[in-house]
Amino acid sequence: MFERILIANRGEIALRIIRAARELGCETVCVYSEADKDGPWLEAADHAVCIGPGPAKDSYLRIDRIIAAAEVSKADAIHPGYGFLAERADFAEVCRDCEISFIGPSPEAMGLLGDKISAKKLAREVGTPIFPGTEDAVEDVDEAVAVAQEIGFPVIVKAAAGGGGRGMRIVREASELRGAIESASSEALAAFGSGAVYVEKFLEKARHVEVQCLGDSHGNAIHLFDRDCSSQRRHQKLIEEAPAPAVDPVKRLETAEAAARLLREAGYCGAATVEFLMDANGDYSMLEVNTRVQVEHCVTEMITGIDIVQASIRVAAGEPLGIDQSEVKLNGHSIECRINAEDPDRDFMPQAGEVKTFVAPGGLGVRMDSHVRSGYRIPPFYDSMIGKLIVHAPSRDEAITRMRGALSDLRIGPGKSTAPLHSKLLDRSEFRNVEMDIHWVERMLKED
Ligand code: MV4
Repeated sequence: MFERILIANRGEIALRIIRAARELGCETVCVYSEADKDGPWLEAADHAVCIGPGPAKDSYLRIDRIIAAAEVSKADAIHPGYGFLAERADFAEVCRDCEISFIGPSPEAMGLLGDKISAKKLAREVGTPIFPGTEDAVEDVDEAVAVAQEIGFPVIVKAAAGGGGRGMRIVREASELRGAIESASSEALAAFGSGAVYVEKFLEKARHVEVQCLGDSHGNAIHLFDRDCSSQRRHQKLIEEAPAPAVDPVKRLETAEAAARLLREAGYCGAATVEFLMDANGDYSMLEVNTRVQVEHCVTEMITGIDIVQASIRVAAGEPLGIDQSEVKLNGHSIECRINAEDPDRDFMPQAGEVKTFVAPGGLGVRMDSHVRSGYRIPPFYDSMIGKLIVHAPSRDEAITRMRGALSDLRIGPGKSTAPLHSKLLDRSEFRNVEMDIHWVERMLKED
């Protein structure tokens, strides 16, 4: 096992990693920016090293400074968390060159699965369901038009290196395809340094269902079943739940096994998520692979009892997973609300500044993963998530009831939070009756 893990992140996920490391007997080092010098998570770490000013590009994104901090603090491993450098294959490679273990996949596996064209190619080979479309990056626009004619419009043009909805164009008729490919490609080149784009069938109404997986360095890969993350706004998830509700049990198992197979074939070590869209018939098509621990990993932990962050550390240290697929059992239902310091009544304006009052809910089946306490000042530089409220109950209905109670026990002020919006969403018939799709929250917000 590692002796000392450096955490190249901040906030709730830094705290989450500290807790997992502590249980494994590992010391922790947190790097922090000047804006985070009073971050409550730093108190939980064994050591803390300042790496620069508030803006992430001068601190949490500075590979050189993070490596220097790992070297002076004699850390033998780095956990990247999510966001920042978590999906940068060049960072994983620098770690390897410096003989520091990167807690995550090899740069090769990250590159293979992080590129959506090569990930889709591998998926096609191993039988993971995908949308029909171009098999390679578009080089000849006439060829792409022919493929689009064959699969039928609407189609979507996507950047191989894109993510979070950037570099995408929906195309509804053949005459628009050429222009869409050109603009998506030049946008992708400017944003990601690669202009590679592909074309696939566009699905209008869908649910976002993703499969949590774990792999080790001994050729094992398992899945921990699925989550539904359809309740989102502008690609920011608001509510996630596990298992994905109202899913055909046979298709669930087939899809989850296909996701695990994909990672096994990629030689993947660590935690990963394979994202799918599910259509009205309950059929799945893969979107992309996230090569990191995700924000919403907790709902899967609640229903499987498996500590995903701890597992990610153990496999990075070379241990075998030690969990057989047949040992992964679903227990009950879990829901997570991402609580953001944003005002839903003012176009989700970020609420930086002091949190004077913070009271976390508690009770049976209630978990609050947050780095915030009364008196904490939210810096203006980073995302506005101040915590994740997670509940676990025997059934989905009971989990909804438990979450409603927990949300009403939560106190945050004087700044606004998204908690009242979460209560509203949980009360809607679309959510109660599992009639959500990836656009339902935005439709609802437009209504009132
Ligand atoms: C799609 C799609 C419909 N059809 N691909 C958005 C971000 C990126 N992860 C992929 N995205 C989508 N890809 C096909 N073939 C619709 C979306 C999409 C979406 C997906 C998941 C969650 C929210 C979304 C919101 C808008 C569009």
